Amino acid sequence: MIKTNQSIQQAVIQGNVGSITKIVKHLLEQRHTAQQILDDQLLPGMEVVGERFKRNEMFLPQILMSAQAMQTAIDILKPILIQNADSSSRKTIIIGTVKGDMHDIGKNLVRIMLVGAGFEVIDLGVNVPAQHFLDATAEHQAAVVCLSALLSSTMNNMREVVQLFRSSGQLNNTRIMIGGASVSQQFSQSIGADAYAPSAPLAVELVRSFYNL
Ligand code: B12
Repeated sequence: MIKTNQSIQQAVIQGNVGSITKIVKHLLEQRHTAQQILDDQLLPGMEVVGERFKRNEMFLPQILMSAQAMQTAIDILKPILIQNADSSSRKTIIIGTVKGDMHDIGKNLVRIMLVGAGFEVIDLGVNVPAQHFLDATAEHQAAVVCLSALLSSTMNNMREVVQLFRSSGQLNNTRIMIGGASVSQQFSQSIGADAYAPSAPLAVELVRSFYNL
């Protein structure tokens, strides 16, 4: 647990892209692990941002700066997280934000934590049509497909993905996990998805549990 330095968290909250690279590098030199920096500083920082947005204490331009700061830090940590990953759990996972939805901060966090846990992750990006998920799953022989949606108007596009996988027979070989602020366990069950996780660490736990890893 990092206790001494609160400044990365502050850099995320303040969207301070300029200083975050320096702070992350400094902490790595001080032998903090990439996982500690992610878990103890970056993720709690984004949680604060989400809470402040809900209370109307932060607005969209500031949120975008926070997202950029977070992504800058993640880009530095990514090679280390991948290098440290346990390759025994290497299964391929497809991830993307469903059609009509451009939100990707949470999806990117799920991706980075899955990569950190040793999975091979193919990120299809945002605004991904159902057919694209199916094509990528077949191409990469993916074990799991992760769908993200933050808008209540796009969550129904998850249903379309599940239906397409079911009609193509692909659901026999692939598990579909959903997440994002607009969806829930109940919604996941109602569309026939295999799993729902409310956060990136829980998403990793669930995928591990699928394969007893
Ligand atoms: C940042 C943000 C934006 C940014 C997105 C930047 C980006 N690159 O993503 C911008 C400014 C572009 C944006 C645009 C819009 N937004 Co917006 N946005 C947000 C905001 C403030 C934060 C979202 C976020 O990143 N949270 C932080 C991350 C870490 O949390 P998260 O995404 O929930 O992810 C976590 C979990 O949900 C989970 N998870 C996420 N994905 C997945 C996937 C899987 C498989 C699993 C297992 C788990 C999982 O793990 C993550 C980490 O633990 C939310 C408010 C909020 N509090 O959620 C509104 C919000 C989502 N936006 C909203 C709206 C309305 C819009 C716009 C329509 C605004 C407009 N009028 O133009 C547009 C839509 C554009 C589009 N077509 O998508 C509404 C949605 C309301 C609704 N219920 O439909 C919200 C809730 C704000 C509000 N209260 O009104 N937005």
